[in-house]
Amino acid sequence: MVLDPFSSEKPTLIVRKLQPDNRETPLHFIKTDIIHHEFFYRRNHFSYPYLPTSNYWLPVNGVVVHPRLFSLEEIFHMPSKTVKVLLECAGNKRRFFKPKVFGEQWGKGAMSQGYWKGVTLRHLLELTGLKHGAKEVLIEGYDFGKTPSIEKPVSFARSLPIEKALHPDTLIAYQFNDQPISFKHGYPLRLIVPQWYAMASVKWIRQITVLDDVFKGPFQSFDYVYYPDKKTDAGAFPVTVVNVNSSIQKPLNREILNQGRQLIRGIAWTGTGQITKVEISTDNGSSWSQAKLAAQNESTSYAWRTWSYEWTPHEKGEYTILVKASDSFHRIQPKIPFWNRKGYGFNAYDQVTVKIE
Ligand SMILES: Nc1nc2c(c(=O)[nH]1)N[C@H]1C(S)=C(S)[C@@H](COP(=O)(O)O)O[C@H]1N2
Ligand SMILES: [Mo]
Repeated sequence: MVLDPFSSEKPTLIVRKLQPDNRETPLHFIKTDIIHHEFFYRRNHFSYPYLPTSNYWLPVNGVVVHPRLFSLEEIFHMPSKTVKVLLECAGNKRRFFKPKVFGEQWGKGAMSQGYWKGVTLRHLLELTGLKHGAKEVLIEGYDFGKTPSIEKPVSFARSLPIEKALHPDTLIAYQFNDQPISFKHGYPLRLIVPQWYAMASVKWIRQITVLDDVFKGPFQSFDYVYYPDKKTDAGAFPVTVVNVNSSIQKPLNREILNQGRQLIRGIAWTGTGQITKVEISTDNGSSWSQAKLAAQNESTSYAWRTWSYEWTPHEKGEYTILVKASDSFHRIQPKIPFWNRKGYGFNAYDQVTVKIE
């Protein structure tokens, strides 16, 4: 079920910035695991672009055998694939870093998911053919503007290593939840890169270029890099795969509850592999119990897993509830997050504090 945007109990996006438009999903009020586009978080580096929507062509060029211009019509008639994919901003939960870091102070809602339908990037590259030495695939968006690191305006553009570009689920998507992708989320064509943080999923694709070199644009050599050191670039490495993570949706932080049975529920997700375990502590980490994971319906899914846990507090007072997830690669959420200067990839235990009266 998709949450009805016209119901009277309509939540709204949480505004972080008006220009450019940056808003988060009210994740704590989301009860479904498919997000309607109206409640899909928005992360923009620049103003929304102007697009030649009535005369749109997708150029695929560079180190290819046959450079091509694809029409939308042509793309719609190619073999398609529909995949449930979660997009999480690398800055999701940034506000929980201590010491605090600069940048959009995202809470837990810089993430959303649904069904993306499109043609695989692999299919387009098979049609153009790759020349010897093809190393990366650059995807450019129509939006552009100034960034602190470069003087001239630049487009939002990022490259993928060739293996990731050829991954069978890396899509040039044209539908979201059975509708054309909404303008704010990348109409008419958007790249969808499962498993990676969402900066890789370029919206409003203007051009695809196969490169025989390493692309060094600002959105991968300046931003979206982990800088573990406060002052220098020592030990820097790129932001790619999503970390194992989880969030509590209910109860709310600082909620006042009555005594009696309580349902704690939320979501857990990871970049590669599957969520295997979600553990809850209601005594601030002294003891842990396993939450119940919801069944998984799809065979290929890059989406979150919902979980729940029944809790019956026996005494009044304040409780801190913690959650940590583990995945099939034996990655476990850490107690202390990996601090980095730009505040990416926060995945320490999630927590809420409640009072039982
Ligand atoms: N063209 C373009 N693509 C983009 C961005 C952008 O600013 N411009 N932002 C990226 C980032 S950082 C994120 S988190 C996601 C956000 O997608 P959404 O706005 O559909 O939620 O898009 C990615 N793709
Ligand atoms: Mo992002």
